[in-house]
Amino acid sequence: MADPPWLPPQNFLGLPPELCDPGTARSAVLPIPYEATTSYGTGTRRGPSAILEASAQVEFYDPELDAEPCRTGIHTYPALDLPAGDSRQALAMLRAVYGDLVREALRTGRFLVGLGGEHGLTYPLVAAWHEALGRGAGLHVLQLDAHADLRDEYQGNRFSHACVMRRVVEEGVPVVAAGVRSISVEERDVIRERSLTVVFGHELGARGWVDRVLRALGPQVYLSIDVDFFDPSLVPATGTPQPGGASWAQALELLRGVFAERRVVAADVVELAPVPGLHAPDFAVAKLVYKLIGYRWNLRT
Ligand SMILES: [Mn+2]
Repeated sequence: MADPPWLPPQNFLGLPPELCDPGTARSAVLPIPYEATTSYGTGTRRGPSAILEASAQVEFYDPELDAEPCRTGIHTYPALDLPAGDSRQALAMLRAVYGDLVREALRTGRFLVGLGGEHGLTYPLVAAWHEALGRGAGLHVLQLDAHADLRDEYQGNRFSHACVMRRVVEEGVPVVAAGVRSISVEERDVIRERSLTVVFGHELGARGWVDRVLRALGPQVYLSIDVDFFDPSLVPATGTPQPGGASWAQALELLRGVFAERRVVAADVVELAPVPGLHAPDFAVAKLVYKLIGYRWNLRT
């Protein structure tokens, strides 16, 4: 009898079994379709599956690196189905599950990439790394984002996507941001009081902008990319798009510098809200995720 018609679980790049083996893969992708506090456009819960689906169209070979980065192995975890409705409970559950993955990643040297989902999920991921590495590790967050996400609360929720970096800073992890171009006076004051380094949207590509980011970062970096960092001409499929964002070339220029000069322990890519029938943004984000993995293992060991 023929094999039963099961669809394979979604697997980043559609890799054959030997290249996504959880025992040997040097990178792992964790789909987190979490959406609780999105304020304008919705749909980030469909982000992870759209990224995985589009990733099947990404070429394994990367001419920039002259390598097939997938040869280092990329495991895809099953998607994490967090309870809807109670963001505090969902994020506590995420923290517990992800904490186990972080301990495993520290043992094996694995590079973890979380796929969102809304930006609120970054706080428990960073907190898990901060706890596992310890205070002396010099962990910094690099946030690529149109928004500062530094509000103390938003729509009555302290764990909203609009507050995520405020929670990270309060945890004692310094945040360095690039691409910010929509920000309140309250957030500007937090940046000044805490002397945070922010490369604003109008400064992207200015002389020395990548060095400004690098100088502000400690030896270990957690990278959080809100896809509204990109110009909406490239990624319109996001809840709160803002004109004046990064080009593809600017984003890669910055990421090459960061991956070459710092140890990036983990990353997340959040806030893709797929638009049915519009494949270009889903593909751009899938290719971005593959770039992160390629840079992680080809620019530094
Ligand atoms: Mn954000």
